[in-house]
Amino acid sequence: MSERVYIGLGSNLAQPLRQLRTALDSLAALPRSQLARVSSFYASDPLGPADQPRYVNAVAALDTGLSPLELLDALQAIELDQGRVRKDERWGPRTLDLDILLFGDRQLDEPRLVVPHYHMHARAFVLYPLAEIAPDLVLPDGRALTLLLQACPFSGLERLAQASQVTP
Ligand code: ROI
Repeated sequence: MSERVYIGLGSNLAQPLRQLRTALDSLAALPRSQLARVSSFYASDPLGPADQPRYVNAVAALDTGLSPLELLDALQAIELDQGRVRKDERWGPRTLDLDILLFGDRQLDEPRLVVPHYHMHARAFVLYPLAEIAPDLVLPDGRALTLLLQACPFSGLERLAQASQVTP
């Protein structure tokens, strides 16, 4: 069985656009998975500590037969592969962040994985890219994405012209 998963991508170090493109290639190569859609890239000021570079974010839709923890392991391996160093500093800069935002209609609360992602409901850099690839989405708790968007201004987000996918 395959489930539709939404993954948030973010980077603010070591050429963020390149980091995101490389990560998308790795997502497309995951076993038992198909990369279904990718949003545009969006730039924004850092949420949290301001003394770090601007972020580039995107959201991808993946259809996968992997379990949530199998996918989490795979995403963390991609993060490490791309030079992610986990520091003690909370909300510090990073080469690559891959977050499972939604996993089908599941609601998971496990030590390693909480789905829907804790902070997705109020972050413009998650909600707007998500809406681009899934405008009619309804969250597992019944809330429509359009409702969340109404409470989350686009301000500060900059949609980049760079193509997020290389078309053959
Ligand atoms: N800020 C922005 N704009 N984008 C992110 O992806 C992002 N990720 C984070 C913190 C440090 C909270 N701030 C961010 O983890």
